[in-house]
Amino acid sequence: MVNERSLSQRLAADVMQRCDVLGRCSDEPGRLTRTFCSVAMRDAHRLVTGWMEAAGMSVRIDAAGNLIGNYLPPESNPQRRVLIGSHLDTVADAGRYDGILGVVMGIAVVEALRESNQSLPWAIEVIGFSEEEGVRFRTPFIGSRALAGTLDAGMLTLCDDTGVSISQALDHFGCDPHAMDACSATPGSIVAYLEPHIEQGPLLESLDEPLGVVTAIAGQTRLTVEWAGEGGHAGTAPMNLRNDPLPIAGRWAVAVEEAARSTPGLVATVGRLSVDPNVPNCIPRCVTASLDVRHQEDAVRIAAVDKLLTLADELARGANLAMRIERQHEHSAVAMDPRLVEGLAKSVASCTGDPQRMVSGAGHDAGVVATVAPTAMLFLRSPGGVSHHPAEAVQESDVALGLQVLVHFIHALASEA
Ligand code: HGY
Ligand code: MN
Ligand code: MN
Repeated sequence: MVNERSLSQRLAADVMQRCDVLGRCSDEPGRLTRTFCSVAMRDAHRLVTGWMEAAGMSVRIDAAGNLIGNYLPPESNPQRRVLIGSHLDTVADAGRYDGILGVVMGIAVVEALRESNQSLPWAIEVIGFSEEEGVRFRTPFIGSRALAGTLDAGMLTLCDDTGVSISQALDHFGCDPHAMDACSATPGSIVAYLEPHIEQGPLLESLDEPLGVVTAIAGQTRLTVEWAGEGGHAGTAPMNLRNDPLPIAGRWAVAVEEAARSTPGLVATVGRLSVDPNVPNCIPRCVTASLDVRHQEDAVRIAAVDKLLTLADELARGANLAMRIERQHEHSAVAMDPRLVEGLAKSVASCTGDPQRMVSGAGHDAGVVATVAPTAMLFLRSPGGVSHHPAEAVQESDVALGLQVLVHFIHALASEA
């Protein structure tokens, strides 16, 4: 019997080294930004494909740009699979582990299973989703929505800042945007989707716990509000004749923060503010603010968004400004599969101690895949609670424990099959 502890420690060292190597595949010099179907994403695919093939997997890229490695254990039914993975894209100026860790840990799990060469009732697939963060096209979860069959065709005409559409980006990447239907999983074919992911928050570290089991993912609303005025000359337009949208956007941003601070469990963020024409001696003509609102209970989130949009409208009217809202993404809170949650908790308990069950404030591909397959997430402690930042980290010893838990869980799942 392979010594699982030393195997997982050896594999964890590979995982850390591979995350470092992938961290150098970037669209931008000097910082990590890797977006949908970019040149850097192709470089990442090349590396991950090599690791998958070396682990005995056959590799393909589906029409949505998802990278998929398939391992057929002895006596396995190739029509059914356990899927392990996460996303390969990043936010701008990102850390090296958000998403990527789950894909690289999936490969390590296959390496561990292959080393023991035990038979399993189903295939194991590792997936690197093509777009989770929504940076390039301002719409998230393209890869997992394609797998779930919930990607509407109209989205493919969305364009990035250079005017390239999703469809064109896929085509340039070598994918066929007209074959999107083939990406969706055959109902019942996914036995379980497991997403290992850094927690991206402070909870596990505050409890001195290495791992957490996610019970649900908070719902989220993402939109932009645009206020438009006449603009004008900063030096000649009298103050009483201006309708400057920037102070209005500022007052609204303060109200967003106050609303979140005064509502338990609500988080709300104005992450991007764009000003047109954005030059010092011009009164702004148009200001666009992004809004990201999340809460475990959908009713609380929806009520907060409604209140903030009503305020945005009142401020616009009071300042004689035009206002436009663009909704970009909305998903309800999603529960993980209770049977998988309990099974994963048992595996955590058997490898490390009492499992910490928790809700994820961050969105994940798991929230999308959960609509079509039993889904569970394993969280790894985030030192400093930092994420979406170059200082994002994970401990190698926690990765080793995570690998042990995932291998233990897969054998337990197989024994119930
Ligand atoms: O924004 C999120 O919650 C995730 O990191 N995409
Ligand atoms: Mn993220
Ligand atoms: Mn992520």
